Amino acid sequence: MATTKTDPKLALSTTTKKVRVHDTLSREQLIQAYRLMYMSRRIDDREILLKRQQKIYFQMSGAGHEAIGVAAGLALRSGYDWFYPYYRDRALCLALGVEPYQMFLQGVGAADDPSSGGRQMPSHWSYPSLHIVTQSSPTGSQILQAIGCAEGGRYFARRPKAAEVPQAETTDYRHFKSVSFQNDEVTYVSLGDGTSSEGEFWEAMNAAALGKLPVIFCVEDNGYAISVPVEVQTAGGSISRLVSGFPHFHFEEVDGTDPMASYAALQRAARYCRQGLGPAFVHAHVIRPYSHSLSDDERLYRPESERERDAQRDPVTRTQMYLLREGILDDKGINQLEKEVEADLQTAVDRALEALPAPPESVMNFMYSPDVDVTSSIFDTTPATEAASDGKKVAPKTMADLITATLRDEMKRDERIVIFGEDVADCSREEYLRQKLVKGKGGVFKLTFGLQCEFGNDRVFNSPLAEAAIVGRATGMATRGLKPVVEIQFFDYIWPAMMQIRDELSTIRWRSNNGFSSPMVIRVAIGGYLTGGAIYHSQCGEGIFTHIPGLRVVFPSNALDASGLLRTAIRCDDPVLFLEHKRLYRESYGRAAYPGSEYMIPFGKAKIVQPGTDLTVITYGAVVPRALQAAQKLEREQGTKIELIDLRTLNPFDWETIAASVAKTNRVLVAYEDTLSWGYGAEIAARIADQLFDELDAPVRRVAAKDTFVAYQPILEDAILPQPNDLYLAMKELVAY
Ligand SMILES: Cc1ncc(C[n+]2csc(CCOP(=O)(O)OP(=O)(O)O)c2C)c(N)n1
Ligand SMILES: [Mg+2]
Repeated sequence: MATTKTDPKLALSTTTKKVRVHDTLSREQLIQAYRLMYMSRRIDDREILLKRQQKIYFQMSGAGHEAIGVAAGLALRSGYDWFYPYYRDRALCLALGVEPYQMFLQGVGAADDPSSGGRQMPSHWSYPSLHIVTQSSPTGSQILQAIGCAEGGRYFARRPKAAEVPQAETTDYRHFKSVSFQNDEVTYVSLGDGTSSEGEFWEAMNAAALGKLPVIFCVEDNGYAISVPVEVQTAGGSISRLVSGFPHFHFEEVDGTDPMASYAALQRAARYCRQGLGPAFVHAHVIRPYSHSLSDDERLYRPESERERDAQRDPVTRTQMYLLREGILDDKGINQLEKEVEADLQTAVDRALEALPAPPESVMNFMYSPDVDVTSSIFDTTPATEAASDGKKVAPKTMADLITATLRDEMKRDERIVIFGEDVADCSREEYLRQKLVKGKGGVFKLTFGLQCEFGNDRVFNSPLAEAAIVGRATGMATRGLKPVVEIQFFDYIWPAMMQIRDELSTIRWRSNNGFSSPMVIRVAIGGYLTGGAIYHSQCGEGIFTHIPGLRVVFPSNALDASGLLRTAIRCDDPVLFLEHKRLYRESYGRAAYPGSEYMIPFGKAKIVQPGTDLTVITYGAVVPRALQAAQKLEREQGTKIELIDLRTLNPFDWETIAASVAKTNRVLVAYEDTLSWGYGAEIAARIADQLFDELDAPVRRVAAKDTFVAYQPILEDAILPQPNDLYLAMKELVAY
């Protein structure tokens, strides 16, 4: 651990004389730094005016944070290193090459705004060519992605062949993802002092230290998170003190209103990271001279005296005074520079105010990949028949077996696939495997068994027990072009990752107007009927995820479908939630021979499990075999022919097959394992009622779990989850209606 400290209370000139960092920024760089800082402040001022004139709709200022931002922009390399900034980083973005005009385009929400085309608030930076990765509004969710970004860069540096695009193969996501990496690249991530209270910050610090990753964390500490002062936010009032125990870090604490001290600190941090020694933590003390945002009035919680104290440390005026005092610029020079900036900004504002918004018809663009259509025939292939060496038919395999086999074949085919999650590795202490002391675990359900041994521990590895980190890191990796296939051990524990799934992963392509994307697969063990699973190992809840635009949701009911759909999920260009029913993993229902390494099923194509004329039953997952049992009983008893539809994928879903079937049978039952109310089946039922009303001879019925949690005692579990008899009774009633 290395630590450098400059007392933030020292005056600018004293600080620079003491550590002689003046030498590190040339005269030209100092003038450039001042120009950018002044420009940043004046853009804020112009935006505030435009907001008051109702010409823009939101304003977030970077005032007080200019020096550390410019210093980072000068110390790091635009389009070479990677940046996960936050909303106060206007000066950083200017230093990296974002033009003021582009910033004003954000404000007016113009179609030509390169960061989001009018979809995101201003100060939500996204500039692919500069490696400024799309930013969201939740505080701190960018940090884990920065970790994944650094991991992605390191992976490609160690396995450069993985970055190549395959020539003569079937089209997959790799054809649309340009990969660039540098051996000594650094990932920069910034955050506020308040944000350091988020759990994801600590997960990211842990992951960075564990991996000795080249990530610079920059905490821009302005002493407040809206109205909450730092001593109420951070135990002891100093984030530097709290993080000082993390191993492998280089630490800096610096006056972030001093561009020279900040530059020197960031140079040291960057050098440490580039040398591969580990991550760096830069704690920059800054000020917030304007209120939190235009919706906040800081006079309600900060007295004048405190605000005046801050004003004396204003980075823009202090740097100007420094330039004058050191004779780097005289009054005339300063005036000239400021006049040039003002003129440039006037032109930029005038141009931006004429810019047009995107047409309303474009709102659905880039929800999903415009390049790879998951519903298309390229994903429609026939299964190969597997024969044993003696020519006999091989015994059918379980869903668990085929998922493992599919993962193995895809990993062979695509070196960009990495698998991680809790317990997914065979054995983290590899020497035990080498010495053949242990066999290896490979997941609590053993679906990844053998993959670490076969592909190496840089491709299959255990993660800390931190679900947000699993999804957040994977999202960062996928942004760089890797294909993470991560595992969430139980659906019941997916919730810590919800922010990453709902506010990050699913939104990245849309919010960046296709500037960035993060196609990856999250495999999740889901569902009940376990006799003893209880509330925290048996829940469903897929409807919560199908409610999220931008996320594909898959829920296979048998081994063959699981193999074909998983392969499509891996090769496609969208994020996929792949739900694997635990009860089906080793069920005798739906076993199959391995369909070969090219077998795929397009998304949005249901399977008609059995055709019928009297009633349509729409279902998926573990309810499929139960519905089949009920339908067969009814047929035996009264000759009723039930058409049973297995949706297989829930987003997209196969409306055509549903509509054709209802037109034929005129009666529908929607059945699902999740709780009845507000669930996935409610949407299907509502659509049928709305769009197929004229076809119906009976009400649209639903059979689902009771609106409670799954209980432990099997008698209670049976009463809660939909059983074959519940399905049978509902079918019988509807047919007779
Ligand atoms: C997860 C989340 N919670 C709450 C908010 C609302 N919010 C926006 S900024 C902010 C304060 C952030 O303070 P800090 O991290 O110190 O950054 P600063 O604005 O002071 O630079 C809050 C609470 C949010 N955007 N995201
Ligand atoms: Mg703050």
